[in-house]
Amino acid sequence: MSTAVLAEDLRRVGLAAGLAAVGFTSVEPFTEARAAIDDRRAAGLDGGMQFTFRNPARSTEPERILAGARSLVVGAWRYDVAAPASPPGEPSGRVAAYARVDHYADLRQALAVVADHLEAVGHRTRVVADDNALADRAAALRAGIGWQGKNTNILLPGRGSWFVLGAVVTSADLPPATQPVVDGCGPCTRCLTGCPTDAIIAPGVLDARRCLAWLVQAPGEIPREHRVAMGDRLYGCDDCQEVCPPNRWLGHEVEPHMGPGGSRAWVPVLDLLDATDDEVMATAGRWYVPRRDPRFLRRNALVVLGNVGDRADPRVAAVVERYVRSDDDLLAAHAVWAARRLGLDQLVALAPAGPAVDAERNALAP
Ligand code: B12
Ligand code: SF4
Ligand code: SF4
Repeated sequence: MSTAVLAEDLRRVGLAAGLAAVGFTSVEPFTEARAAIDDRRAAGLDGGMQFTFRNPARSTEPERILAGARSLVVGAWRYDVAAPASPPGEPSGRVAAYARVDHYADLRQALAVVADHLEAVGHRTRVVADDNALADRAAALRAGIGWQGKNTNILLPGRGSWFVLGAVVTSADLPPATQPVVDGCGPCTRCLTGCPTDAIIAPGVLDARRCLAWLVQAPGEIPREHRVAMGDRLYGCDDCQEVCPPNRWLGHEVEPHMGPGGSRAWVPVLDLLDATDDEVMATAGRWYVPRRDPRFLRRNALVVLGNVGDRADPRVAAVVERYVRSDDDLLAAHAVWAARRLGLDQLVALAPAGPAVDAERNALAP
């Protein structure tokens, strides 16, 4: 079978399995991505992230994934962004669209169908999606799936950026994309100005130390200077995609295979702060939570409560007081912040002394 015929078969099979786009590229190292990761790490813009920053060579040399690999079949999976308004009368944390359903499981399943097709004709394969083994955007860019926007997301022509990305690494020889997708950003700068923390410090360059999508996943404190801007975000941040004109033109249409993602768009934070460890982690599902420790989600919930809670609601005051009295210094400090933000200053003195609490008490009111 010619490589062109095999590629067409794979594209057909991938699209039939639900992929929104399928592209091909070689396993040549992603030298630009490697240099960008190294530069960002050297400049401190990685903010301590691991992922592809942990071992950049490993993430940018796809041959390491599968001995004898020749090609990557890159796929994009569209996810639903439609969501109901936040529930009235209930302080709720917002969940970014990509994290409401395990879209990576759907993506991997579709890529596995492509892999099965390759295996059936004698090739070896490995599926990788959101895996530290591959810089997915670099692969999608070179496979001609889309262009890289100034917000660093891959946008598909005419279809925007609400996609997750993955690949099948294979021993098969497949015809690589030769034409990059034309940059569709033009003079637009909406994502740079629309980011609540100015985390996109130059077109295509993100400072993770300021990016809310990272800060809600990072261990340690949420930096004080970004807590108000965090607003109601419990997990993830979609602002630089929501303001993006190609996404706005599309509206929020739902494709049939996308599933009821909207149902997990909001998490009631008082319930989360009352929940047991197991219940908190059940809410998190497959979200990235440092060391799978529920306190980091509680920390996020306290910031959300400080931003959107109603001080006159006795349940709000009771939950904040319970956390102010916590012997977990990190949580008590975030509760002290929430108490002051809500105007419940009488609670501040109840916090047990500790490095984070003391710093919080000495800081200016939010
Ligand atoms: C680390 C990581 C993050 C970090 C850092 C993101 C970043 N921009 O670097 C954090 C936690 C902040 C994050 C956030 C999000 N992420 Co993320 N993340 C990753 C991960 C694990 C690695 C990405 C990486 O290697 N970054 C390193 C930097 C150096 O890469 P880069 O920014 O693409 O670098 C290129 C550009 O800077 C470009 N460049 C250089 N100069 C210029 C100049 C111009 C003008 C332009 C346009 C480009 C450009 O060259 C570089 C090399 O190619 C991947 C999964 C994976 N295994 O690849 C998912 C991934 C990138 N994330 C994804 C998603 C969905 C998100 C969020 C939307 C989730 C959310 N709603 O909260 C946000 C988006 C925030 C944003 N604007 O990027 C998707 C992206 C899908 C898409 N359509 O692009 C991925 C691919 C996961 C997946 N498999 O689907 N993420
Ligand atoms: S994800 Fe949010 S905080 Fe991060 S760059 Fe985009 S808009 Fe800014
Ligand atoms: S908001 Fe504008 S500049 Fe940013 S990614 Fe979208 S089109 Fe490009």
